Amino acid sequence: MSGLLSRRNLLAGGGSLLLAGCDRLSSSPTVRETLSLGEKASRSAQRWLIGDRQALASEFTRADLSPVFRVNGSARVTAPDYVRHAANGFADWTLAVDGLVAQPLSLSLGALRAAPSRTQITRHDCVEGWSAIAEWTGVPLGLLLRRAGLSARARYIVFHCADSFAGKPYYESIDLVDAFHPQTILAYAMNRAPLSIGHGAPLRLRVERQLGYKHAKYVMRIEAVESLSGLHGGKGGFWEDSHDYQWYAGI
Ligand SMILES: Nc1nc2c(c(=O)[nH]1)N[C@H]1C(S)=C(S)[C@@H](COP(=O)(O)O)O[C@H]1N2
Ligand SMILES: [Mo]
Repeated sequence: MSGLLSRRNLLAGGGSLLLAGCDRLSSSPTVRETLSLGEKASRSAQRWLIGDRQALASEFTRADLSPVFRVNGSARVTAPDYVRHAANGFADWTLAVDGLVAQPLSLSLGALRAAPSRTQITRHDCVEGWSAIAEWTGVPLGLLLRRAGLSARARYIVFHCADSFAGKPYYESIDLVDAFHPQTILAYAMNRAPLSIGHGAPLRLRVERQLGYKHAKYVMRIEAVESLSGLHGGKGGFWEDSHDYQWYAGI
């Protein structure tokens, strides 16, 4: 997990930077005490930054499934390429995985379905104030990123979608902690049926520790980048750019 490792290194690196050149001072007992307090504080900062972000979102049972799970945002896509793929059941559609990777991938729906999968029953929370529980099946994003050989320079994963609002393409992005989180999957099935167009066919992101708008539907391309500033409005997502929504929408 290069994301976690680099975050850990960052914390450790920060600590040693602060302590650099303090060798003489650390022989005094008060300073030694302060330093060890500092180490404790840094350990709890690590627990907060890493431990909390790695925790699992609650999972539910089939008895909890919502009878109605509304379609929100785009309910259909008019881009000609997408319309053509939808018309033949996404049979020759492929997902692109590129950017800062050693081996760019182009994966058919068949290849995605044949990959190791994860199924989870989770609650989707929309910022507009509604929630719904569904069962999602898909490929762990971390697995695809490992397969593509994610570069050590990569810091964010960007999801390029097929739909747009007022000419602005929908896109989203997450950091590597969420990208490698075990519940972060690219779902091709909802409640054990192929994903419907309304819910994001053929593939949508589930990033269970964050709010609904981060769960990109109609994902066509996944790009690993070092910075978000060169993309669209520069804030890492459609709603972030257009309505100042938080980029990190943790729940
Ligand atoms: N491509 C794309 N992804 C999207 C949206 C969208 O309009 N387009 N809407 C977002 C919002 S605000 C929510 S709440 C969920 C809705 O997912 P659902 O339609 O499956 O309920 O998708 C998110 N992902
Ligand atoms: Mo939402």
